Amino acid sequence: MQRTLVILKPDAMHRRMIGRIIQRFEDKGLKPVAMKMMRMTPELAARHYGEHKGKPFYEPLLKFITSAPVVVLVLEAPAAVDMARRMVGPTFGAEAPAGTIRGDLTLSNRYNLVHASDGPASAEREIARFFRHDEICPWTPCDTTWISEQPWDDL
Ligand code: FUP
Repeated sequence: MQRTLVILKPDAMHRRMIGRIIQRFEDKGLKPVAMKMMRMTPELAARHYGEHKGKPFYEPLLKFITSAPVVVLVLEAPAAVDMARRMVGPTFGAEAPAGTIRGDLTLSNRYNLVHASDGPASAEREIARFFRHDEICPWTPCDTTWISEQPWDDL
């Protein structure tokens, strides 16, 4: 099992797409183990996007991500990091393939609706950045076997 951090960005809030986007992860079987709505502070945003400091889009990106609330989730599944990235799609909406969240729902480079951790190490770092340990709620959905196992030989 692996966990990843997903952020539904301010454009998802403004465009009333929170439910639709969470639905896609739920439908696939990525299990939410933590979720909250919050307003990112400039400090938190700077830490989260630190790798982009100095790039031309850095300041506008910080302004955007702090401009309205976001919804932050921890999702759990086998290979969740890679799965969530593939579901979100490439960074630029206009280049993201149909079938991905960005590919289906945006044309923008910056207002691309969702963040998903880009690797297992950053997932761990980002989860700890946004959630205290006691905010994570491990649980077992009753359909786990049907969604993530291959029990066909047992039937
Ligand atoms: P991603 O991993 O796909 O979320 O993308 P990056 O970490 O490369 O970029 C972080 C965010 O910066 C993107 F979601 C959108 C924004 N960005 C721009 O606004 N302009 C750019 O040219 C590149 C990224």
